[in-house]
Amino acid sequence: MEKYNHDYGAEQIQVLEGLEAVRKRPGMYIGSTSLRGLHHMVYEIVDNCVDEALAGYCSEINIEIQPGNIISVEDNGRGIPVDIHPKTKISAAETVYTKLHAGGKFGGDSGYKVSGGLHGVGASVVNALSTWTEVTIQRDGGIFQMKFEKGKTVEPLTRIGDSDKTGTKVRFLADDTIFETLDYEYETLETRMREIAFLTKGLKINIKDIREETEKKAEFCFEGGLKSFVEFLNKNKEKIHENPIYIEKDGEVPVEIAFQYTTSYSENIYTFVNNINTIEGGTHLEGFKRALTKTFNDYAKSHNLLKEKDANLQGEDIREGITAVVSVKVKEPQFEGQTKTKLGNSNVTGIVSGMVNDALSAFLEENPNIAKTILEKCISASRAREAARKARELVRRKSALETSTLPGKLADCTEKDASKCEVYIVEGDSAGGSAKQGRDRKFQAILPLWGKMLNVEKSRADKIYNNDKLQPVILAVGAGIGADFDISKIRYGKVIIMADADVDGAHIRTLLLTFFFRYMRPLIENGNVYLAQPPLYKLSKKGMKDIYCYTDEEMAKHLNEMGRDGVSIQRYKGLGEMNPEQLWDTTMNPENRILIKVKLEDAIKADEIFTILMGDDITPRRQFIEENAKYVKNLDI
Ligand code: 28F
Repeated sequence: MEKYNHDYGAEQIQVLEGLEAVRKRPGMYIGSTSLRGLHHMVYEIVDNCVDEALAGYCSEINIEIQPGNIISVEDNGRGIPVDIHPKTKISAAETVYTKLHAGGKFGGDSGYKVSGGLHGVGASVVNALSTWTEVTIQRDGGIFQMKFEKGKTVEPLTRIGDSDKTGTKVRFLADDTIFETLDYEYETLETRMREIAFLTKGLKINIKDIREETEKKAEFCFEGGLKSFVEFLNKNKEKIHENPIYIEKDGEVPVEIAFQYTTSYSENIYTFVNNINTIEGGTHLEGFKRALTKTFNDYAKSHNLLKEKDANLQGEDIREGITAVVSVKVKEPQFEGQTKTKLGNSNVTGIVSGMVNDALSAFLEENPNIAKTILEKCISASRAREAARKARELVRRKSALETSTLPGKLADCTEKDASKCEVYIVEGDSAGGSAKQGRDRKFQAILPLWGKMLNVEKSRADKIYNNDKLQPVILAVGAGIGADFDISKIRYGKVIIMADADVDGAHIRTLLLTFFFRYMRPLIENGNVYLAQPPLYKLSKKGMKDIYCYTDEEMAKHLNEMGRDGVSIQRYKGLGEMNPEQLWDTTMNPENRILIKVKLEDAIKADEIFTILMGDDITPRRQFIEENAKYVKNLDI
């Protein structure tokens, strides 16, 4: 029995067709139906609140993950208009929530449609992909409510009370027949809310997870905007000047930039367009880089800081040790690149470089001692690069002279097609030995490593080339490092890190990941880096095949099934305790091994982890490793 008779006008037909399309191919609209797509459901709704904040009407957003994985998002903006549209006979609010891309409330020239990573598919997609959605609007002295099920209106907009407040509140239950899981990850949502708060100066964002007894919550509000963001990113790094340099300019393309130099040797520049994390960079990043290089070189020359013998400072010298966040708002952004996270608008390059040139040269003139400190670092970086180039030439000449440029310790495989080959980087000679015996030498190479490797966070390229622990890795991968790295030259389709599940293993794993992150980043971005997952336990019972368990939960489950009596449990401390065939069976045989692909999902998180682990400050490192030795199960950086 229909709840109410609904004469299907042209509009409604179009709405139904739109929702049908969304539910048929959800991945096209929300990116994926995995946990990532589920989180995007929240980001789409929150982005509408952020738009309202950017328009100047919303100062606070409250997000709650409620029992049953119901999401509630509320803002204190103007409230979506509730007047009935003369033509469509339905309210603006219902239009926003039922028509695809109807959310373009700021299209054109009146403001900016901020949008999540999926470029603002709008609230109607969230509605279509939710079992139910409830929208409550306060404005014009009243409280109005409407309800939907899988995008279809089941209760049209109705006035349900009075109110002297304004704002919009949306509650929804994502559709578990569409999403693989409804189990939101609080930390992921919290991280994104923190990022949005940094990007939207002064906006208060509260997030709460009240699904369990002990609730989790956080409140973010940063009057300092990107300045606070850089301070957050640098919190475990040693700064070389007190405050981040801050540049902000409104106009055709509003730009907000903050950056601060540290004693680290790596470059960390994060860029955003309309709050979208443009991981692949683009014209805003090019403009920033160009202005940095020009302004610092001009200043160095005009203040005789550069000797004649010093060639021009290269961009990479000037960016060594920089932590920067560049955020631009573009009305009609053109996104390019593999994951549509590269800004293509060519006018942005000039806009950003022009305003950075002006603001930065003024800043350096007014702060000569800061200018001097930064330039001293750039000049020494330039000299170290020169030394690295010479060292590289030496290595190349040396390796050109030597017949085998491959490291002695490498037990290579016979297959020549790199895409079919894999190399296990194994910690310790004993595990290396079992791996060599247990492997399939057709497609599996073994590179045993020993002891703690160089801490790459604190070493410049010249030391990397000459380091006797990293050089074998560089030569085995065969694609160079840093600016020279050429992904097409890799000798293996999979580079698998196999280390123990203990604290030392976590440390060596992280050192290797730091090395790949800093000097072979495309290897991670291209999905070539994996972590081997050795078993934690072996359960044996007379008359039964040994059972290997990879998690505590798995072990408990098997124990229940087998019954506890007569079962002996072996806890694997290290790879060395397994003989070659066990190592093959449990960790190397492609048929049943578990490999974790390392994804560069969130460079910010990765950088923070590496900085804690590699930075000068020992305490957070020791605490992090102890806390996270088990975290390798879901290493998804
Ligand atoms: C929890 C989710 O969706 N907040 C929103 C507004 C405010 C306006 C608006 C939204 C105009 C006609 C398209 C109000 N008054 N939170 C939200 N707050 N949409 S969504 O307008 C929608 C457009 O239809 C709004 C004046 N102008 C705009």
